[in-house]
Order: sequence, then structure tokens, then C-alpha cells
Amino acid sequence: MGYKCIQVDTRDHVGLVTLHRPQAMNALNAELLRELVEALAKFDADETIGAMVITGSEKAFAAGADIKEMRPKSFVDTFRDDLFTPEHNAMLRVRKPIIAAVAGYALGGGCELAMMCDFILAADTAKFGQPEINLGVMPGLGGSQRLTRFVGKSKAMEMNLTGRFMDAEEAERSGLVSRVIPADKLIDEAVSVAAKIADKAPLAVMATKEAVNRSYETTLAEGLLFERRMFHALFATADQGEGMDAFIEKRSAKFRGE
Ligand code: CO8
Repeated sequence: MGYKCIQVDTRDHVGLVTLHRPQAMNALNAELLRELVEALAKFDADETIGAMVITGSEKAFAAGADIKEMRPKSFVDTFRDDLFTPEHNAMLRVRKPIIAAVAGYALGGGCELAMMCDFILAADTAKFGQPEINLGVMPGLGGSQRLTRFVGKSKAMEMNLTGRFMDAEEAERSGLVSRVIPADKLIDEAVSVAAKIADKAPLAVMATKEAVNRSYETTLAEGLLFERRMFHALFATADQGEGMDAFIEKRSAKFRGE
């Protein structure tokens, strides 16, 4: 598809995006981010795809925003161009689930990109951190906000203020990642989990993603009401009948996304 900084593949109804700037530890430059959001939007619009995986290399998921590209920017540049906002918003518009499969470094914008995904599967080699403080700046895409919600104030504050890295075991213990997987099995396991999701009723999957994300945006009472209304709404789908019939008839369901 003519991408320079990512590789794109499909397997078992799963869209796989591999960040590929080996010369720069997959640092997120403007070109990579443009390609990434374009690839995700294409998978989101593709009816044969039910879920996505974003991964990097064995060494690095992504070592952050590209420091060499950012260095010459002034406040005027960043504010006028609303640096990273279009890419951030484009990621959040993706309605199908995205799994981050993280091996090696996920630092700064790399950790933030992983946290923008719906959940993180970590290789036992993964290292997470928000080292922006060492560059005289601070996180710009959720390191001070999402990380705090995921691991709590104390750990997020320490990581943001000192720039220390968290290994995979600590990340799992703290709730940042859902599971740790041996590095050599990471991609296969992530694709297999995504394929399982892709096999489920697509409308129920999208509604579930929206409902879980809503829990970060609203009060418990509003979130519970949103959940219940979405639950009610799914009874308007053919897949609800198929899923329940399949259970009663002791067979596998064949969902059609209707
Ligand atoms: N930007 C640009 N180049 C990078 C980056 C980066 N973030 N990280 C590594 N590289 C380059 C190095 O400059 C080096 O290039 P060269 O060979 O030309 O000198 C090459 O990748 C290999 O890196 P190292 O030699 O440093 O490899 P090590 O194994 O010794 O160290 C580390 C690996 C620990 C990952 C180290 O490279 C490092 O600390 N990198 C920087 C990490 C960092 O500070 N990240 C935060 C960046 S700021 C940020 O992310 C702001 C977020 C705002 C929102 C972002 C939205 C996308």
C-alpha cells in the first residue's frame, strides 16, 4: 500500500499494523503518524476486518515522539498546528477494537499510543515510561492523564516526574497491561486474541468498546444507564437472536453484523 514507516498485513479478519522505523526505535514522526491513522481508518471501514493489532519491533514498540523532528519547533508552531491533536482524535474515532502488542520500549508518545489502544498485551521484554521530563518537557498525549487512571496517582506521578521505566511484570501488577506473554509468542497471541474478537457479533463488540470507554468519561450512574440502553439496543439486532439460538441449540453462532 506504499507506506514508508509502517507495514500492514491482514490475518484471520485482523488488521495488523507494524511500526517500522528501525533506525529510530520506531520514533513517531509526522509521516509515521499520518500513515498509522490512515491504515487504522482503512481497517475500520473494511467489513472483512473485525479487530486490529498495533505492534513494533522486538526492541521497541515506539521510543516516543521523534525528538529530532520536534527539536526545532517553537511554541507558535506547536500551538498553531495543534501538534498531535488530529492524530489523537483520529485514533479515538476508530470504532473497532485495537490491541497494542508491546515488546521492548514503549516510551513517551509510544507509551501514550499503547494506552490509546483498547488494551495492551505486553511481551516479557516490555518497558513502559514517560521520560519527557528528561527532555525539559512533559507528556502531551495522555501520559499524565490516562496513565494516572490506569495505574493510580502515586505510580503515575513517580513515572512522570522521574522518567523511570516500568517493566512488564510491574505493568501487569499495576493494571497497565492485561497480560504478559513470552516475547517470541507476542504477535501470534495478539493476533489470536484479536481474531477471537473479530469472530464475535460486530455490533455488540463496538457497543462494548463504547461502553467501557464511557466509564472514563462520565459518572457511574450515567455510565450504567448508557450500558443498559446499549444492552437494550442490541435486542434490535439479528445477531442477538442468532447468538442466543446458537447457545440453546448447542452450536456455534454465525454472526452477520446485523
Ligand atoms: N526520537 C528520535 N530518535 C530516537 C528516539 C526518539 N524518541 N529514540 C531513539 N532514537 C534514535 C537514537 O537517536 C538513535 O539514533 P542514531 O543511531 O542515529 O544515534 C537510535 O534511535 C537508537 O537509539 P539509542 O542509540 O539511544 O539506543 P539505546 O538502546 O542506547 O537506547 C532508548 C534506547 C532507551 C529508547 C533511547 O533511545 C531513548 O531514551 N530514547 C528516547 C526516549 C524518549 O525520551 N522518549 C520521549 C520522547 S518525547 C515524547 O514522546 C513526547 C510525547 C508527546 C506526544 C507524542 C505523540 C506521538
